[in-house]
Amino acid sequence: MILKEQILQQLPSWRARVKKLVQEYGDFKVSEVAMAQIFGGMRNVKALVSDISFVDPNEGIRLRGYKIEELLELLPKRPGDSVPFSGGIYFLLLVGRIPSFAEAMEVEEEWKKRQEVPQHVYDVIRSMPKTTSPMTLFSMGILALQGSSLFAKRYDEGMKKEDYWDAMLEDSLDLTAKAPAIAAFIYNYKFRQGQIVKPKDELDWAANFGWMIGIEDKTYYDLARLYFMIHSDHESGNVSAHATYLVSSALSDIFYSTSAGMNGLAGPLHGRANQEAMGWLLEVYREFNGVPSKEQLAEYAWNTLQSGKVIPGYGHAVLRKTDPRFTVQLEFGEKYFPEDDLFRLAKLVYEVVPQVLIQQGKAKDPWPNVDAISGTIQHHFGVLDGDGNGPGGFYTVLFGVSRLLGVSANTVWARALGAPIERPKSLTTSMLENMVEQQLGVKLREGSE
Ligand code: HAX
Repeated sequence: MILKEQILQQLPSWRARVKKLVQEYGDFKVSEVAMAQIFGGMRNVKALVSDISFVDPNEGIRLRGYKIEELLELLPKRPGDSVPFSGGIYFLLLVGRIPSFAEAMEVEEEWKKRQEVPQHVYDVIRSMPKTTSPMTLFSMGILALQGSSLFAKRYDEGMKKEDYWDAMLEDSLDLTAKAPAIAAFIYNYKFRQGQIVKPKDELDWAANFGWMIGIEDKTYYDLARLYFMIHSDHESGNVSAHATYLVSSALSDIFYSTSAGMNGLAGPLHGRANQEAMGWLLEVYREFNGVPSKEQLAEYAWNTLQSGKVIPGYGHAVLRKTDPRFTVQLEFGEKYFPEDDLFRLAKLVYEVVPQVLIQQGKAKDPWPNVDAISGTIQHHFGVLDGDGNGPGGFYTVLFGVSRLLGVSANTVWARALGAPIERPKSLTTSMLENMVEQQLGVKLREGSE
């Protein structure tokens, strides 16, 4: 497999770089930690490393150094497609360079060999009430594959540490190969007739997802390729990436680790924001019986803020500008369905809500993130997030399928470079108070000196 050979070739130099930094510059200070950061979700504490992707606050994501618009140009496309197929992005994330057409197709071929989902996974999902959240089913579906982990088997057989990455890569290819079929089955179980649809040989990994949920539309297949590219990775500190990384640092295999990551993605402040954003747009649309005026929309946004809620799809912990993942989806809608009502509404929200958030003065980033528009676009093609029968959340499953590409690539490299178990130190509040009192000579508590 070219993918494997390419990683193997790079290992000696990567291992030497890391060893040199740790052995010769181990005491070099990278970041200091302030009290507000300890109590504030560790924001901007530079304590993780990932060479797979990096988020620049003003520029957005770069995957292996490339911006989204560069990737759309440079990654190989199949004849007749407008958007690169996903085998190319997975190769890039894992290997670090743009693949040739043949190299990217090899990943697609590997996926095809490994795509069959064992019957018991379908049975596990079917055993759950139909009202179960799609993300619960997705996380369970992933966990149900754990018994097939090569990493877990080889670890028990005494695999050497330098080979961990190889078993992790095998598991990652197995998992990512099956993910679209698991997601599609969850969709069919919840919103269609519960059928298991086999992928088509002539379609690629992303397009097959569309096919398996009953969509036969080349534009949707391009959207699926785009969607699965832009959600794949967003550096290491976000909840789904970090949860996966943390769990895998205990040498839990990729199924345990990504199932945990998906449980984090399910949170409303993270991956579920796409569902919440869509819900908010629909709420506005119903309230005004169509697309409102700018003034009406601004008033509605103020009411949302005053009721103590956030405007979903807006704001970010790192970004300080419009998310390029938002922009590329906006451009897709402009090209294919500019007249779609909900799309027009999402655009209007982009014109109105940042000004409202700036005026309110709380959010550090008043601009839209990836989730502000992704649901609108799925909705245009008739893909449901929920059907009113139990909680929605299928759009987060779509996010999850894509995110598996990034988090698994990070996990392969963490094992390749021998990343140890994560174990930051915690202190008690009294210890922190004592530190301030002793070093600054102030009195914080009654009776303290
Ligand atoms: N609407 C209203 N208030 C917002 C806001 C928004 N969209 N974004 C931030 N704020 C508020 C925060 O709630 C916070 O208020 P309090 O001080 O009262 O707690 C204040 O502004 C400062 O927050 P911040 O420092 O700007 O933002 P954080 O780094 O703490 O949080 C979030 C980042 C993304 C969680 C936040 O912007 C938010 O809740 N946005 C809406 C939900 C959302 O879109 N999440 C998806 C983010 C992208 C992602 O992970 N996708 O998966």
